[in-house]
Amino acid sequence: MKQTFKTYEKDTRVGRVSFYELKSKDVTLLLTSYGAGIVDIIFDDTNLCARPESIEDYLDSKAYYGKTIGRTSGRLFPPYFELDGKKIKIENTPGDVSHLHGGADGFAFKNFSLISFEQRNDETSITLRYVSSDEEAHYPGELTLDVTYILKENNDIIFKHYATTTKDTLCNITNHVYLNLNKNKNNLEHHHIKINADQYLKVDQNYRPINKQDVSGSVFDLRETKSLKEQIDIFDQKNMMAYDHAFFLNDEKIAADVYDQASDIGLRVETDYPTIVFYTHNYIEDKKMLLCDTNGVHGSITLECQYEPSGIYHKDLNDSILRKNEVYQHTVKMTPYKKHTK
Ligand code: G6D
Repeated sequence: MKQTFKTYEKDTRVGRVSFYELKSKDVTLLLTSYGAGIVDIIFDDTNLCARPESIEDYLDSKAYYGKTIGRTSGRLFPPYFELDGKKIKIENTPGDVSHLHGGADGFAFKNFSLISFEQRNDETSITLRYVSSDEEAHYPGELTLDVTYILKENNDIIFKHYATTTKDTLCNITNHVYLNLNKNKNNLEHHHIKINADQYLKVDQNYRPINKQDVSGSVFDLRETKSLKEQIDIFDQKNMMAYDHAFFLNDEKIAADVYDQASDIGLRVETDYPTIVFYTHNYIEDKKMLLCDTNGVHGSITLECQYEPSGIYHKDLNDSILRKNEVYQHTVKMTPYKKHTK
């Protein structure tokens, strides 16, 4: 089947925004220039993405639905971080005590430019670019980020992050797509999760990194497929916030696999990033959610492939420093599948 591609623009409350629809036999991928975001992933007549119902609410949401995150994913802690002994000032993200997801000038709220489009028989790809100026959000260096999305006929959805900088800086990019593999998005009732990680990053109540911890015997041990509802119930029984943690991936082909028994739809994740931040939408969503009449809490998950957040503050972690003579290059592959094909 010949893949199809459609693009259109919309005037929105965040300005003129482009949308790109990449379509294969089984998958429709809807992307946007704003935050180089994933809007929808349609597979087996089901939207696998959880997001606000209105596109306007999706675009400027502070829950980062589907958005590309940068310069840094996760948290940095004001008033500064140190880079080669130099204190670099950072400011908190409005509404958060930390500098979350790149701060007020985060890439999730920047309008990327389409710089290339390619279509071959078995794949369609687009590349979106954002140039972050020197000292934007106080980060050193002009950083150019290219996000390439590829939809392949075998249902692989690939996104590549490629960045260079004019000065040594921090760079830790991810995609923050929320997933619920059921047509009904009210809960994760029949979802199961597997993350191939022997360790996770233990954090304090302010999400500051403490240390790497073995997952064995804990609620963080997801090396065998577990019921998501049962796992979240364990946190609830301990009156603890559920998953919002970085998992250090083992050197295995499949990093994570989420599967909904009710829809028989699964999604496999592969990546060359060292960690996945697994988040179970722990906060109330005040906007009307698509195909959902609850407040969104624990109604979806993210599997954010990235470097461990806040690594610059901890000598044993990846520091996410990108040097001016280096290239930042990482790939994520998400592949939807039907477990029991008809
Ligand atoms: C909360 O702590 C969580 C983050 O991990 C998440 O990315 C954000 O909500 C959307 O701040």
